[in-house]
Amino acid sequence: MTEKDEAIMGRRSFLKHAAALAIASTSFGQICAWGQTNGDAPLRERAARKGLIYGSAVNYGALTRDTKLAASVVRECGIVVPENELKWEALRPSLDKFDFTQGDFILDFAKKNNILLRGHTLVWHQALPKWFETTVNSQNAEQVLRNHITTAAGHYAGKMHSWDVVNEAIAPWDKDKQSDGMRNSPWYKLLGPKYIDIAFKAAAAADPKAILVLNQDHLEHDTKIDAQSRAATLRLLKRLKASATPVHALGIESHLSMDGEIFSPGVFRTFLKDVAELGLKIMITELDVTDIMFSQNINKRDKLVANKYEEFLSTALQEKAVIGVLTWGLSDKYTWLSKYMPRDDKAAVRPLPLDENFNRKPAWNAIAGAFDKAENR
Ligand code: 9MR
Repeated sequence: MTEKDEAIMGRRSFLKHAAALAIASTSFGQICAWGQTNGDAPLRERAARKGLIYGSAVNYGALTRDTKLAASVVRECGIVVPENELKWEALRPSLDKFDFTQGDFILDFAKKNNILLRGHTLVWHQALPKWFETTVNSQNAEQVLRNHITTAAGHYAGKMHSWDVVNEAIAPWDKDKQSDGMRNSPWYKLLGPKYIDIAFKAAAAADPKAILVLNQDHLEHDTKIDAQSRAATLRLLKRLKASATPVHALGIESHLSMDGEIFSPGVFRTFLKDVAELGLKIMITELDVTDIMFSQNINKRDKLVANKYEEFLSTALQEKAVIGVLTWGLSDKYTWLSKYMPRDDKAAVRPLPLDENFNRKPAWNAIAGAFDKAENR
């Protein structure tokens, strides 16, 4: 990152947090002056107090029909990200059309409630529309990609806190993986590794204010796969920085599991330091903890899930380059895991901070505690 980049990032982040911090520091200043604890202050306030942002993924369907969910999001979240609404599949009914209806609804909801918005995602190998395969070829791919990013990022220019520009580009576990652990995604097949540079440059031109993020999974655990993924991600980030590609932050998805996937604080801490030393910010973008491997007892499950949140976040937040944490959903009532990773015993999964009735769970306490203990940014 150049000095200019740093100055821009610093000022941008200051302006974005200033209002929230002003509100938070007034109320918390009073509470602390009276020698009381943070009590039941929502996560967004606890995070803002430390110069951090907390929020969650939201989805249009749930947000529009469930007023309790909407109220919980307003209470707890300082930032939201549309779970699916800005993916190609949702945004692109055809090659020549864009449909921003659902994304705009979420933007409007966020604006009305003083919540920041992040975008997910401009380039991904999944959630491509049906017409993609038959319409996009090596002749038109670059133009189609540029047009998508220019139009989508341009539509939300100045309104996005950050954009996941490229999602899950690294896949060293894939049997089809390319050199340097790159995923052989449709974009890679069509354009080679330069699709990543094209995407970041187009995003920077379309929305010079958004923090541009490379979002990646399998970076958290102390496993062989995650170690390869961390190494490949660092190599890619170094390459992008060396060619002055405008990447500002790494998004670490953080879908956590305890199914033989060991978390070693030291290993993860070193990785965060390596990323920070490249002059990049870090966001925890899709945090949740699957409980499929635990017995049905809800109290025990909730405690183990909370322990994982605590262990992970207390490590992550030691790194000052970490500027925000988003969970992939807020309430267990709406989580991708109930469909994608259900329990064998058919009991409902409980991976998020609020239960299915929007009550705070031990996981909520763990996140709150991690923010309370974090140092100021
Ligand atoms: O939670 C999302 C689920 O509803 C979608 O069906 C799926 C495919 O679009 O994507 C899920 O979200 C993924 C995110 O976009 C990228 N990282 C992994 C997330 C969980 O699969």
